[in-house]
Amino acid sequence: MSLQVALLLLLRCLASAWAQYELCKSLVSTDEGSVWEHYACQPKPAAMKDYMRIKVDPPGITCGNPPERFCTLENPYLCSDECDASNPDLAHPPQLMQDRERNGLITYWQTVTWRRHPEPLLANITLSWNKTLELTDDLHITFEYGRPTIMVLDKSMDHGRTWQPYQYYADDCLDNFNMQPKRVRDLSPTNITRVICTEQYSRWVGSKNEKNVKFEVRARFAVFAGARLQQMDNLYTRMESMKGLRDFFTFTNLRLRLLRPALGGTYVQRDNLLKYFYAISNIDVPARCKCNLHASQCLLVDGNLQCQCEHNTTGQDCQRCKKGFKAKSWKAGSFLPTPNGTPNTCAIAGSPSGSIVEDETVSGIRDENPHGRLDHAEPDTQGQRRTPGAPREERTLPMM
Ligand SMILES: [Ca+2]
Repeated sequence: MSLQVALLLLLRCLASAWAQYELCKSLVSTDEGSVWEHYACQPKPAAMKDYMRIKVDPPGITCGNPPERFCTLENPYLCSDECDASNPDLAHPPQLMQDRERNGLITYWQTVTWRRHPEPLLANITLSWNKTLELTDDLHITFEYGRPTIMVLDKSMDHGRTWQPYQYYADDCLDNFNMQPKRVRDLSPTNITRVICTEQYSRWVGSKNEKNVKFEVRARFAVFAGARLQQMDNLYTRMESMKGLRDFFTFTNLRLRLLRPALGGTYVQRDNLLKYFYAISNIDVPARCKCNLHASQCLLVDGNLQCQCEHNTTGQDCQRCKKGFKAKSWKAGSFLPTPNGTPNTCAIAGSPSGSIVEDETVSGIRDENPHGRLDHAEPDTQGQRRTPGAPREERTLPMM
């Protein structure tokens, strides 16, 4: 095999590992003419920080009203910095956690200092999308001036009505949460969805050395898909068979509960409380819209993310059949069989078999009636049932 061919094969392998389930349908030529084949599909991952709404609690937690001075842990006696909400150059409002920083200028949200010590300095950051999403890579939170020594990441799957802990972070897990410290790499395929407490991101290493706190998604995927995520088929197969695996990565809201700021040492210096506070410059949420494998696009419609549903489904998450297509009860698409999955298309009312095209095309078994797939070729609203000679569906750019 020539090097060129080997390289091409490698590229194709990589491309197929990453570009799976991107297409909801394509026009294929068969003996009976051109027909649409439908597949399980999902939108591409996107930078969801661009779409999140941020709310910080309690009221008055953001610094600068009234203006106040603060010090730093590295140099606690140089307290020349000031936070002033009324001066744009000195203000640190919440939106600076999601802005696009330019020219290397770091912008950040900052809280009041711990001047009320020993009362705990508590701050909640609630991130909402008004849309069900699925994490596709690590969540990153960047702290300026040191990472919290105690923090909890919560998630909600029902738009903030109920919450559950997602991960605990502490410099001492046993002491603060009565949990044994763990790392994601300590987890096995059977307990990968366990909620852990980690000390990895809370210990003092200098505020400039390590600013990131992560919620690891990639390492969890890697347990099934291999270190370089090359066997994504294995992950998708597990998503179908392992109870709770998909839900583990699913959320509508996230919440950071900051419970104790960086101390820069082992104890709190009561004579200089102006050096204790939280400051976050960025929150990265790489995720995709959850569309139940019925859409390859997710767009902002009237300010909300909305799946562009295929397979005769509708709803924000394509969670029900379209009117007139309820002959078969709604079902999410399936990743199986790989590589194209099963679309579980909603069937048109009055369809004799209650099933159409997709079931046969995906499994590779032809309909016994050669015209069967066209018998129910009632055009749906997008006329996507049969368009002989039409070009292969063009994919538009994902939202990014
Ligand atoms: Ca920023």
